[in-house]
Amino acid sequence: MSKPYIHAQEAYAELGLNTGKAIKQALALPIAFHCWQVDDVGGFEVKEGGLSGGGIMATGNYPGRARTPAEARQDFEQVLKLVPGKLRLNLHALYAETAGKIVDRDALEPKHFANWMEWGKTNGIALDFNPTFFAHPKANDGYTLSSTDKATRQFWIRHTVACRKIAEAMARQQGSPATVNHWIPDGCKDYPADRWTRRALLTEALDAAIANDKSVNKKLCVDYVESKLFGLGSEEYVVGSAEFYSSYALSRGLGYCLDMGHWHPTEEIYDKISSLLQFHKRLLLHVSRPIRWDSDHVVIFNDALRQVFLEIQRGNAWDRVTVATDYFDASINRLAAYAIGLRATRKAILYALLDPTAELQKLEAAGNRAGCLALMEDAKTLPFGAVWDEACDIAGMPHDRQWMNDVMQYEASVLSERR
Ligand code: RNT
Ligand code: ZN
Repeated sequence: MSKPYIHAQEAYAELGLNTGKAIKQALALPIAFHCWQVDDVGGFEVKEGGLSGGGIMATGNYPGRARTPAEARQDFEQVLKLVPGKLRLNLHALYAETAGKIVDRDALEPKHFANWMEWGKTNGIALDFNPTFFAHPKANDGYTLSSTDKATRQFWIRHTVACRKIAEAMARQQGSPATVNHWIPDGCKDYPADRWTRRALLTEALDAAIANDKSVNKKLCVDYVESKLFGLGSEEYVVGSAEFYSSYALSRGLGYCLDMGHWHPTEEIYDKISSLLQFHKRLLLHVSRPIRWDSDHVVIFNDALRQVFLEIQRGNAWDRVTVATDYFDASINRLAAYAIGLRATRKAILYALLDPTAELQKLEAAGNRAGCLALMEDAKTLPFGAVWDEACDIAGMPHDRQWMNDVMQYEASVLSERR
């Protein structure tokens, strides 16, 4: 234990907070890291890297993008050496490995993810999954499950079920449920004349693929649906809006996913959590960072992030949220992007667990608004850094200002060879 940590321990203890307990709890909360930062949402299915379509796009061409599943896994092993605490890996369907054969999305099977499952087992990392409703010829007109063409809808329903079966296989193998997040980019650029038909079709298709589907064990494959306000090329209308999916999830007993970037540009998600959790059982959080729009910048330790976890702490809702990262920046070293965003997320969790919640709520209950605001302010400059360093030590991970050396070494020895 370092001197600064001993000092910090005392400072927090004065507020009734146990730093050791907070560290333990923070390190135990799983963060599912997204596979798609490693190759700019390219996947290994049809084409390498580049444009991902479906209203999202990675910008930049920093060298070192993983070009193969093996390279991706090699990079993920580095991620595991940079981030303290429990991690899971969140895969997208377009990261299938089909041994050079063309396998369309509706024909994907668990065997196409066998290498990932093997990797997860070897590294002690549980897997989560996502169907991919973008970067595909049958998504080119902007509609998939809400397409007005029946055959197209049927195709995407088959894809959804196929993905849920893959998740079920992952869950069986890892001995614990896999989260499946359904993000459907469907929408259009300008005012549609009919906003109704697509929403009815999406409801019907989701019912067929998830709610009424009996072929997948829902204890093993835990489904969430992710809403969005707008995307590239779907600026005016997104079929799966917040109202749509919150209502859909509630009425069908599914989970609801909140992405930090899927709102009006100045809208944040922290105030939504206590409302949604009055009614929903659980929430999936897509930890991201929008700058002026849903830009998916690398997550940093900012107010938006801290507020999210403070809300969870203040409502003691830790066991009702699932945390997953979702961002992609192709303009900087991609491993650094992982380390920055994942360390920031873990930091924000620890920070929230060191919130003097009980004291704040006591002050508020006593009507002492000024005292409450004062303590909120003063808590910001408690010696948090020393506690974070201790958490890194306990987890056997590098401190801040050390990990970047590891990334630079890896860049020099591995990433720079990928030309
Ligand atoms: C897109 C959504 C979605 C994707 C991933 C790749 O706006 O946030 O979660 O980022 O599925
Ligand atoms: Zn998301």
